[in-house]
Amino acid sequence: MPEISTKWTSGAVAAYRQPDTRMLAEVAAGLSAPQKELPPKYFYDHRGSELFEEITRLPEYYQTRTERTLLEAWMPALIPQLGTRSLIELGAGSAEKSRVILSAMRSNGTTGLYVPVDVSASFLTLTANRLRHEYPGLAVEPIVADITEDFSIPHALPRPALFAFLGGTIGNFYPPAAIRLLSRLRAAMSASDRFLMGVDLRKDIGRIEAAYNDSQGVTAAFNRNMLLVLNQELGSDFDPEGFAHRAFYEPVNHRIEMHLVSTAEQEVRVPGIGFIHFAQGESIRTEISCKHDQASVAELFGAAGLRIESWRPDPEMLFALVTGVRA
Ligand code: SAH
Ligand code: AVI
Repeated sequence: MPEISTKWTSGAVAAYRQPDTRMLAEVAAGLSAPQKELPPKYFYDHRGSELFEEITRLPEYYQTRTERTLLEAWMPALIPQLGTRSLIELGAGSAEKSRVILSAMRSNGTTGLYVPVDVSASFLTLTANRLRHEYPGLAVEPIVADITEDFSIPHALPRPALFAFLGGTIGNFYPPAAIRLLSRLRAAMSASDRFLMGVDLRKDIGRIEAAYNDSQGVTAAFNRNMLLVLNQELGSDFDPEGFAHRAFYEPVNHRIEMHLVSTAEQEVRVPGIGFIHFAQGESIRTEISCKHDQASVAELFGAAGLRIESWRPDPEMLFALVTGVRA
């Protein structure tokens, strides 16, 4: 397997979230753009990961339970068919659904290796410890990393390996960044490996918008958490209450956009950057969540040197699991 770079840190020890020059540069660039924008990875400190877990249990958020049902229906057959011996998962989070894959590996007699990769360091440690307890004999090697950067994966990966990217998180990347990420994955895959991805599908706009505007306000809290992360890491003085949650479907690019809208004219101090001016109603775009169909996934895969092997939507066409191989 090609080693791509050693920027990733092995073991859940180092966090990207030191007040580092990269974060400062990203925030400075994002907040000086005509449409202010921040990368969605900054939602995910420990609290952000917990809020995401709450989102997955909301009645409006159909994605997680639909993907789980698809995994439960397919993994017990797919894993023995592939003979999967290691699972490398990007953006693993709590790995709740990953357990469906790990259990299928166990039933198939391959205790193997699990490499969860995530930027949310302390949450990842918690996930890894829980899995070691639940799956005795499974080697769990967490990697704290920003998957938008180059990365390397342990060399002694038992093959065949399954690379997984669940939850529809691919949708949180602009297409060029998604293609870069998939291309790096493809370079790490051998011919016998597979890529398993979850994608949220294009559908009735009302249904999608409801999933990002839940009645309990959890998504709003998740959105505002990004400002708390910035305050914590950079010492800025954002008042989260001075920003309203807004999420809407943008049909041209088939994506949800999440924004934080300044409720009044205000200035926010960000040490190392200066004062950022917000007009009343001006927003920061905090996330896109692109919705797909089979053709749009085939396009992303094709551009990354992958091809679709199987495409499995649920009967309501809400969400799909797709497997890919090297083209
Ligand atoms: N896979 C889980 C969690 C999805 S939430 C599920 O399907 O439920 C998205 C996850 O990706 C979070 O755990 C978040 O911390 C992680 N993440 C987001 N951006 C990331 C980045 N740039 N690098 C690494 N992990 C990232
Ligand atoms: C992680 N990701 C796939 C979620 C999504 O639906 O785009 C993040 C999220 N944002 C708001 N709610 C959930």
